[in-house]
Amino acid sequence: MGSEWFRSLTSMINGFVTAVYGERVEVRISGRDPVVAFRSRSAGVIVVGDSVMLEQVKGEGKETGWRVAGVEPRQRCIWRSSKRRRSRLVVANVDRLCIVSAVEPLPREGLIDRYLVAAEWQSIPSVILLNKVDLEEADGVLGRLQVYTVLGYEVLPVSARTGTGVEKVAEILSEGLTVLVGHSGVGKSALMNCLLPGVDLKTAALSQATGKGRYTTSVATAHLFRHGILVDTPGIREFGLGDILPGQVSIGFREIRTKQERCRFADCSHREEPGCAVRVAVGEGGISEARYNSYLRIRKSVEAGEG
Ligand SMILES: Nc1nc2c(ncn2[C@@H]2O[C@H](COP(=O)(O)OP(=O)(O)O)[C@@H](O)[C@H]2O)c(=O)[nH]1
Ligand SMILES: [Mg+2]
Ligand SMILES: [Zn+2]
Repeated sequence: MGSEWFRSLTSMINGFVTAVYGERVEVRISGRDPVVAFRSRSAGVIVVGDSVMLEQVKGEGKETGWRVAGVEPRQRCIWRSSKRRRSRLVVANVDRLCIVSAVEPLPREGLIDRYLVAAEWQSIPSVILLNKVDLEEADGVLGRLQVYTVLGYEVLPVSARTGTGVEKVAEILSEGLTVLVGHSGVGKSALMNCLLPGVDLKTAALSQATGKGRYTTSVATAHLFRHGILVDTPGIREFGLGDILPGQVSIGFREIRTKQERCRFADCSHREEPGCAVRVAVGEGGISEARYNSYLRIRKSVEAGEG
């Protein structure tokens, strides 16, 4: 915006970020319409879910605008992985992860485990949805997800097409900031449309406010839902684990986390070490082999720096 703008400290106001498009940030302030704020370079990274301080700036004419003056410390984040750098932040201040899977395409347990690691190591509660239960193979696929029910996760059968289970999901997601994640094609958009009928999910308030359409797609967009916030993540292809350490990966597996207290070495990686209680449990069937293999794969990728 440059020199014709000058700072006028008439008001500072707090809000949370609902979308990010390049230098422009959509911010919701309680009790009023969302505003579009400019991100000064010094403000650094800003993502959906961030709690920000805005300052009002006045132009030489009568127009006023908003600028992000600061970002409050973040907790519980979602990242996407990046080959070049380590993970890039996508959503901050997450209260719940909603992992969407489907009868078709079949659930990829390795990916579900990766989402669960991201949730568990940051103490983010999570629920797992099985969408498209209107399809014939539903019972068989639900059976495959039984392993997560046994671990204490809520696995909810739903159908965005018929509406089955949607009200139950709506109740669970009605408070706090929930992020929907899942492989493309599982029906995240269809579910969002069920939960938020009438909201044009493709058109954020930002494009209306600027009248210029979207510059680039925001990787995540927040929508108010009942007393909470739903965040769709259509742009995340590769899901990252942030700055998790190799030794923290086992925290992401509830059954390993509880078992590892009995390993001989406190820093046991549960691979070759003698006296490993986790490998004994895998041998005896107390820990599923698929989950253990998931653990090994995720740990290896974290060790390789592929957060
Ligand atoms: N049979 C069935 N198809 C669904 C359901 N939900 C979504 N679909 C279909 O699955 C495909 C992918 O849905 P979409 O919402 O775009 O998935 P996304 O990539 O996760 O956002 C579309 O063709 C939808 O019509 C459902 O509950 N039942
Ligand atoms: Mg989609
Ligand atoms: Zn061990």
